[in-house]
Amino acid sequence: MRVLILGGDGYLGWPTAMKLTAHGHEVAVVDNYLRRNLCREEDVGPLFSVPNLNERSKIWQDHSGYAVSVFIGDLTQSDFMEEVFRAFTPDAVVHYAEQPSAPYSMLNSRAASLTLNNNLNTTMNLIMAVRKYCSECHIIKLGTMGEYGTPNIDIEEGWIDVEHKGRSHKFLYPRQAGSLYHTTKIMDTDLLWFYVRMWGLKVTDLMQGPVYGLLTDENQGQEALLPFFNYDEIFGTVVNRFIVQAVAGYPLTVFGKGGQTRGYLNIKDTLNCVRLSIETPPEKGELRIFNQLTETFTVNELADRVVRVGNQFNLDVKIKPIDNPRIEPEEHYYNPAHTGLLELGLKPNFLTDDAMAEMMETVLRYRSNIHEHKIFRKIKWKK
Ligand code: USQ
Repeated sequence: MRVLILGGDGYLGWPTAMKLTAHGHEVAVVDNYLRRNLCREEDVGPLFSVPNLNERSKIWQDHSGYAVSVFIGDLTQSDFMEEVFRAFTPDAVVHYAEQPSAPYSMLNSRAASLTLNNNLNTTMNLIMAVRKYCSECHIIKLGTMGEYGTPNIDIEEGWIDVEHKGRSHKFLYPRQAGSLYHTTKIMDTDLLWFYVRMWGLKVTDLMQGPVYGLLTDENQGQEALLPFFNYDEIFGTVVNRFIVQAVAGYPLTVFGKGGQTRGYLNIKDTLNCVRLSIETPPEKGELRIFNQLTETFTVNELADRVVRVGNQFNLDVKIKPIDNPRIEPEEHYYNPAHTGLLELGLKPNFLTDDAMAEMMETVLRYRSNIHEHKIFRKIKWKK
């Protein structure tokens, strides 16, 4: 299939491009380096620098023989989105092109407005371009488990049957996000669901939990092909952060009581979930929703595990709970359904001690690149 990846430079975008070409798909990536630029502005660069997209594409082609086409530009501009669609008419589009950080979206009014404008305008321009150039094209939107929040009932896979006064109807499962970033993802869902009903679009929404990891089948640890890996408070996700903290001798930053539970997955599984979704598309006029996670943990469970694995490397890992800078429940019920992707054929890579040790080993190679001042900046949700 011809697959267009919007946001091809990010933590997941580039690894997805390699995975799909390795599975025989023809791939083009688009990016305006928003994440790189925001990292520079906020002084929170990644653990190691990665080549730009044109360079990575060349390195991957030399290494594997597979080509990835590259478009550089801003997808919030509808004429650029259309230019890309005219040059590469896709069978499927993977939409990662969003400002992906909850803390960044809560930083200040400029960051809030950038998040809102970037995420919603890109989604809207995508919908319009699909309608104009390839109405049969399958949109795979990266949603987030954070759209559901942490309700005190089981989380279903996207939809819920509601019975009311003797009648029943199937609705989108209630959404109540915990950050502005997560709220923009809910708005994306609403836009897509609206146009599925209006114009019969074909959409898969992947409700993803926090992702961890560096190594994939395609990069095999080769530095130039590794993902853009953040460990800072803005763009780093919790498992990646804790592993870097353990290596740096920085006490693990458990926020509040540490009972916050989320559904996690290995970066290798993200790539396979996206691939499986592309290869088995939904019907036209369908919004198909999968909860993209393989197992759940509390923050405390993650921290304990990092301590245990750190001991194997003779690292003296300490845990230091700190006042939670976010506004979020710290002890709550959490039971999300997640069978859809398993039924499509996903074979999970669980967070075993060995998997964590493999990550730690890789991060140890970059120990001297870790800057402690990037780890915790106290970005507060409160006013
Ligand atoms: N946490 C800590 N200490 C830290 C960092 C995080 O205790 O140093 C806690 C947070 O308070 C939160 C949990 O760990 O309860 C997860 O935080 P995170 O930073 O790993 O994830 P989050 O901000 O929710 O966002 C990440 C991605 C986002 C994706 C989301 C999936 O950045 O793009 O949508 O994970 S989910 O969390 O399910 O909404």
